[in-house]
Amino acid sequence: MAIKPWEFVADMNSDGVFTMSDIVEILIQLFFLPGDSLLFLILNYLPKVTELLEFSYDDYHGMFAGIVSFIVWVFLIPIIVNVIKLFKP
Ligand SMILES: [Ca+2]
Repeated sequence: MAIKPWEFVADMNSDGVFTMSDIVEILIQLFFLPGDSLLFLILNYLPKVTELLEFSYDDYHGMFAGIVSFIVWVFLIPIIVNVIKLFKP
């Protein structure tokens, strides 16, 4: 069974209340989304790469996912900002 790295709900820490902690958790999930998604694809569709790089489901939110996410966001944020500027009057 494939374990998905992402789950977006209002009560992220499952304490029954929506608080600042949940917002922090949501932001962390958003940051790691690109890297965790790539890791998800590798874990589920590239078993040889998974074996070679010794990946496991414990690597969600880890060093690999963090580096990939950082690189993606560094390139994606300027693109998003410029797209928003295109639609401003
Ligand atoms: Ca909560």
